[in-house]
Amino acid sequence: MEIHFFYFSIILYFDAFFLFGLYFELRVNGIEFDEVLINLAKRQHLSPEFKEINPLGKVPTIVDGRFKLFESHAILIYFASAFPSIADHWYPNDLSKRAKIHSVLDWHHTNLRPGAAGYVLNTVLAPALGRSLDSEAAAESEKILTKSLFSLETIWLKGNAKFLLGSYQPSIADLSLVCELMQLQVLDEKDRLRLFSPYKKVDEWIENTRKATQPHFDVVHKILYGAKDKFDKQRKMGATISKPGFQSKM
Ligand SMILES: N[C@@H](CCC(=O)N[C@@H](CS)C(=O)NCC(=O)O)C(=O)O
Repeated sequence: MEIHFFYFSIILYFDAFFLFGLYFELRVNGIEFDEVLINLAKRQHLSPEFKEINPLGKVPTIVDGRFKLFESHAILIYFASAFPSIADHWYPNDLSKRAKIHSVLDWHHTNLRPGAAGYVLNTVLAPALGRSLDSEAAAESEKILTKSLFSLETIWLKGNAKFLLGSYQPSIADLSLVCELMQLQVLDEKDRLRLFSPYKKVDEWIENTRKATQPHFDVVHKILYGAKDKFDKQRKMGATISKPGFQSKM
């Protein structure tokens, strides 16, 4: 009998800003992989070479030597199923626990993701990706985001457990959802506090996931923390320039 999963040579195509949890899954579990950075700002995801790998032109995407796979949740599940060394709590064998994880992952992609990604795109990131900021789209995304944070706090984080679905250990769902919310770090701090301050459990859960995955959490978010500093500086400069009497030194 041929056992395939001993022959993996994983290549992960990703943009360092959008981590999608699966980068963590590999690092936290000590699985070796090659990284290929696809810079969305430079439109590398639209190159013919990348489209050979993912015709949708999206990251993340993997090639594991035998086949190509896109869609972050499908990849998270694939790794957790393929590597026996990945501890059970990340993607439990128990069928009902697994089904609950699928449930929260599906909810994420139709609620939290459009809310969080739409808001950050339309309030901060768009110019870096060659698009314009859009306040109407931002307002729509904010509604979805606020509703999603409320559902997170009251449904998915219901009870006193540290992680989603009443769990005392993290799963791939915690990785995926926390990574989604981490991109909101690049918002103006006042804006971020306004959105998050009603949701104490959400804040605690992000911190629980951070602690459970250190030192990897801070290492893999280095680029994001750098982007946060850059956007904070730009905002400070913008505020100073718009003050009457300010003379640019440039
Ligand atoms: N549902 C997909 C979403 C993938 C996705 O939209 N990735 C974005 C980065 S956040 C992307 O590649 N955007 C490039 C584009 O849409 O042009 C997943 O979870 O993998």
